[in-house]
Amino acid sequence: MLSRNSYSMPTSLSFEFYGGPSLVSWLALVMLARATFFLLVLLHILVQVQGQYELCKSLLKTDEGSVWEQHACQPKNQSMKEYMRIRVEPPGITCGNPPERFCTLENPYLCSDECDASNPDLAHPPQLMQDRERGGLVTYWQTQTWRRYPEPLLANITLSWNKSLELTDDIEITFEYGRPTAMALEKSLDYGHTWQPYQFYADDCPEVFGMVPQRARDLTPSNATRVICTELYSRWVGAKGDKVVRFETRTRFTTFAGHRLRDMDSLWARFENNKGLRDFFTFTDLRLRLLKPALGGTYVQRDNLLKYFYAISNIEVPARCKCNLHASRCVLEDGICSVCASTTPRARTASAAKRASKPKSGNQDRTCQLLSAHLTHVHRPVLPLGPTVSVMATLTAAVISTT
Ligand SMILES: [Ca+2]
Repeated sequence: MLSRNSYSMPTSLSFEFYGGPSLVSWLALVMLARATFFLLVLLHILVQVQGQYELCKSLLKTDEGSVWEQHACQPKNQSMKEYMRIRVEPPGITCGNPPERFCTLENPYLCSDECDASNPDLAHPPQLMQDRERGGLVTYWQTQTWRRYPEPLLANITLSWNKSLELTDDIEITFEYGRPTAMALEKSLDYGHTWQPYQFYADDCPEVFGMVPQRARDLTPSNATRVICTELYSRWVGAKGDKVVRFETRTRFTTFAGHRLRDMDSLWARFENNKGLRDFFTFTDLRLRLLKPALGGTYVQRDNLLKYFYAISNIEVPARCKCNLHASRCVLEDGICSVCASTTPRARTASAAKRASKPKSGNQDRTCQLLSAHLTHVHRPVLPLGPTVSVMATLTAAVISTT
């Protein structure tokens, strides 16, 4: 009895509620309700997937008083050199084992300098490319000399972070005793499994690399991610005092943001819509391929090969952790993005806050995906945000409005 009453109740109620239409109409309504339910579930999933990022809050001190600002969580820009692992190849390329003398290009017959790996005062190990120099003392890594000429003097320097990073400014490599005649900069997006060229450097690009020489400042928005060969840093004549070789991140940014990066919105707009552009400035590893040392002239002086070698005193890599807007801090030692510190008060100037509110977009990163368990729902931030945030907010708003 109870079972029959329970079973018959829905039919009776439905007929009364809808004014007694046919059974076919009732079934159609049920199917419509089910379809609507599944559509809502689908849209909810879309919001979950596309529209989330972490909000961080900072206390901003202005002339009018203190206010809280909300912004997408992004690690700060910083020098990555002290966190990079350096590997030089081939083994034994570093000077000093056995001890050896070397000369300089400026005074090729004054060969009183010595490299000795067993003497800390005369050793030039790889870590001197990333140390903090104090008291004006320049420290540098140095290779063996080119005593096996005409066999090429080749050296690879691999820089690894075990983390996806985004360039925020120029890479700068400082060479003591002359910049290389030929060199290639490469990068990896997959922890060193595969490599791709980033920039070529030579005193004669057509001869060394078969490429037409270009300068980064000649690039345009349509070809800002082109891999170029530049002769700007490799020619000896007129550049004796210059030590730095650059990868010109800022110059490439200016193709979108204009002089002095005044129009950053234009840059972010490009980042939003162009994964290739975002990936261009992303890397996990960098590799320098040193192919020919500085000559100090136009030809190799065979009777004095002790003046040819590579020496690097510093490598600057300004970048930020790629945390996909999920974290404001990154533990660079192990490459883990830490969960957003949502209420960390920080006193900053208005201009600093404005700069900080221009985060770069992020692709998927396996580390951050693992740590995205405590995501908050989307809110339109108080201060203007970077590209990915605004895109996600727009997407979310569009999805919600359709429901
Ligand atoms: Ca140094």
